[in-house]
Amino acid sequence: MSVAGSTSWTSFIKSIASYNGDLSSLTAPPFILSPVSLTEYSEYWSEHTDLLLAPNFIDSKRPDAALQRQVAVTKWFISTLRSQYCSRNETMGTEKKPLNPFLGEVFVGKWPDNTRDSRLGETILLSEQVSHHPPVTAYSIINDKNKTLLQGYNRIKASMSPTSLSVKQFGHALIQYDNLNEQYLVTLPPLHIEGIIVANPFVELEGKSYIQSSNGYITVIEYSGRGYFSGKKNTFKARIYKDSASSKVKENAIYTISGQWSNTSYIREGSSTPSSKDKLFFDSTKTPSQKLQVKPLEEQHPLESRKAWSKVAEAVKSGDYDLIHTEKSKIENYQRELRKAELDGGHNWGTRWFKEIDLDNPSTVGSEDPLVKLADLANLSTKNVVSGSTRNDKDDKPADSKHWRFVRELYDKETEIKI
Ligand code: 0T9
Repeated sequence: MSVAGSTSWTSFIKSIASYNGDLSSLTAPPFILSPVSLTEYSEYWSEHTDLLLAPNFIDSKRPDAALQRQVAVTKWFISTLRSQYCSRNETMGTEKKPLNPFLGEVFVGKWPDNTRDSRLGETILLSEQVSHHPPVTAYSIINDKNKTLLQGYNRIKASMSPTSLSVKQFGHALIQYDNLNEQYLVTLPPLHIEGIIVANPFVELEGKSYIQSSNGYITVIEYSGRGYFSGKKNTFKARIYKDSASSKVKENAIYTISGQWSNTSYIREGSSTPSSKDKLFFDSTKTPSQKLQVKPLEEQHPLESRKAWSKVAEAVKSGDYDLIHTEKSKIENYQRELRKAELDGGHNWGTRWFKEIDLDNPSTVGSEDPLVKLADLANLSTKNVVSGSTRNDKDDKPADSKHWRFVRELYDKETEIKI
């Protein structure tokens, strides 16, 4: 890598060694910076809106309807991974360091219905930076026509090993299909960033994700990079079981899915691993993602991500280090002033569409929170610990039980931010 010279890259690698999850503590050379804020990453959850909504269109009279919905939700989830974890490499050549959102930053937009029979209806995205220390992004993806809501929040904890940055995710996603009276819990996989030493970073997923349905069905997805399941990158194996107890024995699997999430995967009944001779499950190369529609900058509110960061983004695109620094400092200083004024005035910044609930303190939880029931079914921790921690495992450490939830009434009252 000649662009920035080896010294700045080396000092960047050193700064990652002490990375504590706070993006602003990393001073990266301009060529590794992205002009995109982390609040925009919430979009990746729904770039295949048809797949997210698919369970609504499975004939509920089929005897295996609930199982087929589990397969459909699994397919939707697999379809999100390429956008989530490969899209920076595909559009900008490598993984890039996102802009660190400020408290109260929002990113919104819509996916118009692109079907001929208009069965999908419009889907909207609300993404909000609900905390700055530590950084937490919450999002809600709403389709009123099909009474479908996907919501979640995300925080990371990173640590540097000699050659890669290892990242654990906190938070989860919850889907509600209100017409079906069905809910799903999705956990977020750990990952690591490879290729740092050679200044060509990319994500590799590791560990597991769980998709637990209120019906009992559970999908267990195992990830590996190049070389473990096969010589291919971005491979996974997913097994669908009738319930969490049954998932203890892999021979109990009703379906097994295997392949590359950034390419093709195959499905077969039972627990043996499918090959390309089996039924195609998902081909991400043939199902282009549908990008979110976002208002032009002139129509955006000052708290909206692209508007707020527009000058920094331009400086990043032109690789102007000093200008990046100047423009970023303006935002950071203004944020510092706001926090100080809040302190002086004795009130905190109020989040816009989300509130923090505390499962240890029932008065903060509306009726029943879906996490309680779904985590119970999956034997997962309900604490604020690494996503996907099973109860009493090594990551189920003492922690609070606070989580972020979307509050529909707050959005219904919204008058400033237009979609
Ligand atoms: C939630 C996703 C997350 C955010 C990103 C680790 C990472 C920040 C968090 C987890 C999304 O739903 C999914 C995708 C990619 C994740 C990012 C990849 C990445 O490299 C960054 C970290 C913080 C860095 O920017 C480190 C610098 C990097 C370019 C390595 C040299």
